[in-house]
Amino acid sequence: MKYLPEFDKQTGEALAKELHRQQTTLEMIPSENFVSMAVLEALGSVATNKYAEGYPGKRYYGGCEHIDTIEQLAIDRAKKLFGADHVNVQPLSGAPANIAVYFALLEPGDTILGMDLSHGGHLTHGHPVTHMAKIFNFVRYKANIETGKIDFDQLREMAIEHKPKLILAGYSAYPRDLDYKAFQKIADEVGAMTMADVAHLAGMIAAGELNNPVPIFDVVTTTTHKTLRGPRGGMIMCKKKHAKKIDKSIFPGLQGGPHENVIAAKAVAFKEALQPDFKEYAKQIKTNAKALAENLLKHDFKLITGGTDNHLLLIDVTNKNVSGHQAEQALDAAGITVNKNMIPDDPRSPLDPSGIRLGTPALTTRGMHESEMKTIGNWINEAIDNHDNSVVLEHIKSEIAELTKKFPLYNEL
Ligand code: DSN
Repeated sequence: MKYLPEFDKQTGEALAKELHRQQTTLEMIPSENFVSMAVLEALGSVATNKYAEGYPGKRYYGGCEHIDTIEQLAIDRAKKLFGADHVNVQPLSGAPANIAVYFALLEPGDTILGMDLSHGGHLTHGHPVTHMAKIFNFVRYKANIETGKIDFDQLREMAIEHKPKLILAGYSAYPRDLDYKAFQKIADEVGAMTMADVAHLAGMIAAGELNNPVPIFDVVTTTTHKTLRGPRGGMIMCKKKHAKKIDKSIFPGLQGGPHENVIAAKAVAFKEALQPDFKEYAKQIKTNAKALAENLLKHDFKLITGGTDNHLLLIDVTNKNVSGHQAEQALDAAGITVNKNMIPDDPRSPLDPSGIRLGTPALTTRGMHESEMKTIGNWINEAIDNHDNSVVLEHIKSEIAELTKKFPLYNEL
């Protein structure tokens, strides 16, 4: 940083500390990642100065010729990555992307069948605390409580009973791949449309490492900053027949001027995801998650669904005599960043649930492999066993700081 520390010492210092935190700890929140320097450059570019309401070739402002090029690049690359008929790269994030889809496809009062939050669903899939729950009628399916996996028999029964207009697949705490054809079959049976929210999985889908709903479903939403390793933002992909409605729902329906610096960064990230080494990256995320799961199972951790097919692990930590909150705090003190998380039908509260959720996308970006996962699994076990022993936690933190030196991050900054 050159200009910021001089002009604004406080913000500059906080940013420098955040950089140091990212460099010296283990980032294991499964929805986080580290973008490339090229993505950072695009994010901090002059595209932030430009208003460009509308879409490429059809704007409400002058001077949009270069912005059009940028946005079209992002659209074309996303189409290629996912095999999409139509793409809108303007959603500011995942929540507005989902809201725009509800308003594009449905009328107020219509029924949406989505997954319960404590079973791995997402707040924006109709949790009662959200505004959308006041407008649409959300009904919630659950995972099988024994296996933790989606119970398609129950889902079908609920679809027949509630006749939803939209069936929603896609989760933020579900460690398995999804059978999108099974969802579509049920939707066809009851005449519902289908929507997948692949925010967590997008990078792995783009790399061909997980099933792709885009050719099957009506609409697919995603964020671009998780496994896709782009800037913080959202995106909607859909069948051609929904294109106009989706675009109108984002603008002018929901949003104003698109954040074109973020769209430029999306274009860069999509180009990165089209390179052969991104496929290797996505494969390694999975290999690392499996290696970590294996190690934690050896330490008697209770993994929801017994393991993982993707980038994340959901762990019930109560057999270790800690709550999710206590585990998160102990791991934080040891230099391992995870988040507390509800487990299916959690008897505890969201602020102090029974579980933690962790994943491997960011560590894999740093270049870590299976052997590091084994060491990290041992540290997680040691930290949770010693959750009230600050000496042990500090010691793990110093060992982690040493390990992170072997996997440099943002040395250029
Ligand atoms: N907040 C994101 C996550 O951590 O999964 C989902 O929006």
